[in-house]
Parts: sequence; structure tokens; C-alpha cells
Amino acid sequence: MASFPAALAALLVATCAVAAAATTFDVGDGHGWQTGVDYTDWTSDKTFAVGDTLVFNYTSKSHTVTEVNKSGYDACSGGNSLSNDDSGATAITLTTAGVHYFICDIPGHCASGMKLAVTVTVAGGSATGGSTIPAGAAGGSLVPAMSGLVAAVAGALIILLALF
Ligand SMILES: *[C@@H]1O[C@H](CO)[C@@H](O)[C@H](O)[C@H]1NC(C)=O
Ligand SMILES: *[C@@H]1O[C@H](CO)[C@@H](O)[C@H](O)[C@H]1NC(C)=O
Ligand SMILES: [Cu+2]
Repeated sequence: MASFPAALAALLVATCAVAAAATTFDVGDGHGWQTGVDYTDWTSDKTFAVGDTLVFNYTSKSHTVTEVNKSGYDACSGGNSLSNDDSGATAITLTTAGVHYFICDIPGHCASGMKLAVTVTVAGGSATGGSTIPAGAAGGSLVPAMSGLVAAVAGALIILLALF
């Protein structure tokens, strides 16, 4: 008969398999956050999920990481920012699905390439990389993630029953 700790470990492994997929992205990789980098190109081979973190690396005060809406992104305007930081090491955890927009608010820098748009999908959801999820539709996309969790917990319980 299996020991209780072994069964508990099986439960933890099955549950964490669903929850532990968060990724940390270094924006621009080796280039960091600066002018002259094509951030659209940088995002093109990546997918971003709720829970992932963006780390912007730059010289403090030389740039800003300013989250704006689409209008601000298109116009390179930080006037109605959702958040703003110039610490030099800005970490943004993506907490909602949809498109998130970031610009540098130093005059001229956004026009010189410092603009980043990331499409964030619900972790474990079925949305594909190229699609755009309107912020208002996030609730519906939670269903696949929740059913995945329910399946994992059910699976763990079956393992527990088999062991005892
Ligand atoms: C941040 O950028 C500086 C200068 O560009 C570089 O020396 C450093 O390694 C970078 N740090 C990280 C964590 O990428
Ligand atoms: C962005 O924010 C501004 C100011 O709050 C607002 O006027 C504008 O309609 C917003 N644009 C979008 C696309 O949400
Ligand atoms: Cu800048």
C-alpha cells in the first residue's frame, strides 16, 4: 500500500502541471528596451499568456515603460497612461487577456521604435497566437482554463483512490 506522502506528491504534481506555466520574457532579449529595435519582430515568434511577466531592461530615467491603450500606442502618446515607470528594470505581470500596449514616453523614442504590443491569451486556453481577444471577451475564455484545472484535480483524485 502506498504511503500518504506519495499520494500527496501525486496530487501536487497533477495540480501544478496546470498552474506552473508562467514565463518571464526579457523584452528585446539582448537589446533590452531602447530605440532602433523592432519590437513587433521581437513578439512575432512568441505567445503571451495571463500570468507571464515582461521585464524591460534599460538605463533608469533614460526611457520609460508606459502602458497605454490602442489610441496612445497608435499616436505615440503617453498622455492617458495606465501605468508608468522609469526605474530601469520594469517588470510587468500580464494579469488580463487582450492586447497590452507599451510605449516609451521620452519625446521621439516611440516614433523611433519604442512601442510594444503584446496579445495576451488565457493560460491553457485554446486561443491561438495570431488571434486578438477583445478585453470584454476574457470571461468566456476562462472556461477552458477552468475545465483543465477540474480535469487535473479529478485525475489526482483517481490516482489517490487507486493508491488506497
Ligand atoms: C541590461 O542591459 C545592460 C546594458 O545594456 C546589460 O549590461 C545587462 O546585462 C542587461 N541585464 C539583463 C538582465 O538583461
Ligand atoms: C484611450 O484612452 C483615451 C483617454 O482615456 C480615450 O479617449 C480613448 O477613447 C481610448 N481609446 C481606446 C481605443 O480605448
Ligand atoms: Cu526611450
